[in-house]
Amino acid sequence: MKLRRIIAQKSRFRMLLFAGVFFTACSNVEVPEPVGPVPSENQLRWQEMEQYAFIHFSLNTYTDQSWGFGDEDINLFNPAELDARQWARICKEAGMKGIIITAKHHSGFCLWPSEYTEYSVKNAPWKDGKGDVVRELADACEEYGLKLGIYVSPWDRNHPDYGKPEYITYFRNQIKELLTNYGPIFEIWFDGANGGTGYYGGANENRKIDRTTYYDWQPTYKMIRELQPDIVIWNDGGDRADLRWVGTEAGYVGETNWSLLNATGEVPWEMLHHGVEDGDSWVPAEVNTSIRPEWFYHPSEDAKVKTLPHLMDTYYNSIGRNGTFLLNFPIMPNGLIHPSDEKAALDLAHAVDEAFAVNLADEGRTEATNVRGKSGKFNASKAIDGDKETYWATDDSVTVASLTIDFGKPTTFNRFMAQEYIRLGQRVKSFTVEVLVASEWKEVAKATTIGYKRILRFPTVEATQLRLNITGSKACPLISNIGVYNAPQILTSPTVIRNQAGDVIITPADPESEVFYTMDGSHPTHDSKKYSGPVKTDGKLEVKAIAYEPSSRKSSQVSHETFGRPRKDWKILGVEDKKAYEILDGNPETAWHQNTKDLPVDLVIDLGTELNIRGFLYHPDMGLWNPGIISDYQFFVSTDNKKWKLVSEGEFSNIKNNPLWQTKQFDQEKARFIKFRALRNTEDNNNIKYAEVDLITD
Ligand code: FUL
Repeated sequence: MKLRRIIAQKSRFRMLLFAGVFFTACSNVEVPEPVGPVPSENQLRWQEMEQYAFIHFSLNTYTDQSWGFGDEDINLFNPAELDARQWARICKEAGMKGIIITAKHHSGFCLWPSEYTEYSVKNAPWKDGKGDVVRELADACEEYGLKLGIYVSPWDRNHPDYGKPEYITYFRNQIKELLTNYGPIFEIWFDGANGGTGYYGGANENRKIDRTTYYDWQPTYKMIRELQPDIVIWNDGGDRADLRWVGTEAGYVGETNWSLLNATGEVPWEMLHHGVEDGDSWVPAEVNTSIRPEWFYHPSEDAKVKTLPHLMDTYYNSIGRNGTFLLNFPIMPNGLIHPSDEKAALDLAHAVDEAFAVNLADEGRTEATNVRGKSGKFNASKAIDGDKETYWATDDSVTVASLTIDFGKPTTFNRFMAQEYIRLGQRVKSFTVEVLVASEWKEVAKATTIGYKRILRFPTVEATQLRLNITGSKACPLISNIGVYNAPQILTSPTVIRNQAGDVIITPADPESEVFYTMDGSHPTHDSKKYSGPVKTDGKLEVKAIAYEPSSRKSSQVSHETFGRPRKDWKILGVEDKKAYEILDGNPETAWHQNTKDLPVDLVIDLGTELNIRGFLYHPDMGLWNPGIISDYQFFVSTDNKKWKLVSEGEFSNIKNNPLWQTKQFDQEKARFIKFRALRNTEDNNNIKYAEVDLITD
């Protein structure tokens, strides 16, 4: 008994000794040295927020403008139902971590009662001048556990001193108010649009400033950091700050995205979009975009809220490319976010949650071609332990290495996510992802930088193993986190079009979805005809289609389209431009701009054969800029292209606000030629565009 206890004690001692030696060996392996610039604590905290909201709200909300001139009437500001809690609730439910509000946009109108100007809510009818939108949002953010950010425009088209040194004092005083009275501010945003025409206290003139010197940013930055030590500063127009613009407001950063820039010098588009591989400062990318085409609310955009596939792309092209995602909500004149915008944001959050619900890497066994000092502290399992402070690292001399995850069984997936341990700098320059299918390695993705987070999409595969190959790195790679996911397809109803030749083309939102359709009016199911490419058709037609995902057996809602006769034999007369035929291609997203100096202008079409016509259809361009929408028209028919008969004239009511198909019917006429005459457009200029033109025939 005694002897056994002694032996047991001895072996326990030996184990402790072994563990001690092992532990010392591990802890002796040195932590890698940082490479290049590294993020500050504030930048790290900001990057981990990943997604947050912009709120655009000002006097221009009431004037349908993008930029206020600075003389807009304060009395317009009277939002009847303003509710910052609604904004905060939506942002919270949409998985966002903060809200940045346009406290002052270029018009100079202040959403808080600034003591330095009369051009603020304090002189507006809203709440009898006692209101403070920034205060209400600060309170709502606190209630919903969101952080608050401030957009305050350097350019001020209202202030009489803009352009003079006195304005800088005014601007700093305003920043001070905003950073003193509203609790912690996570980000301050200094828009790059600077100088130009404006009201300027009644001067109504053009004022130019030198954006490299006028704002004298350094003392302002110093004051900001003293007032808000945890803040990050966004500035695309002046001295380098903490965060950078990505060179576009369309919602994507470069596939190669370094979180570095140089501290001085100009920053051309290339640098904004991709960062600078050997830059000397950590200046990560923020992708800002609006949930609609424009930043402020315009009723004409109620039908232009971005679709789920579009927003999902933005997610992958921002957060999935080492950036953050700043998504804008334009506030309506009543003071609320539009229900369609709310739905779009919540649908996005739901789709993101679904896509990344289960990390299949968690169940896997990991192995790496090299582990730093062969130490357990840096082995491959550290990339899947869910701890952002641990990471897989190689020896200093090793910059090409692979990490394999063995799932132990055939596993289905289509997304790969990797994160670098950026506290020690951004390192990876290139990598590939391979999967093991039937004992063979097959490359499914190839990319460049990783940074804080990189997500790659590829067609769904079933494989037993996955291998991350780092093919280039500035120094030993440090991978803190890997994710492998099987994102469900996005099952929105497919688009159905018929081109000029009569081919029906059905496109699902997710290229991997199967599509089933009918052409006999019946309801499509996954037992209907499977779509495998354009379908030749003739005559009038009704098409119904669904997108379908076999693994979940889920179907989208039904798309239902009806078509008149195909426009096969149509010829656009008197026009050389081949692009003109885009008005007959069935796709309302492509449009043709008709070259004309003056209005009216005619579109004349030879139908190739005589038809009985009972009406016509016009689809305006849905594009963002200069859509050239016809508002007043005349429509003529002819059998010989000489004698014309006017069969319809008038206006397309509400076409600006709702730029969709317009239908005009008339008594049946025989015609071989049609003439669609544009008399006026919605902008009152001579810009004329058509997305589609079609006829109602018997
Ligand atoms: C731009 C501004 O001019 C827009 O109005 C908007 O505020 C956007 C976020 O930044 O540069």
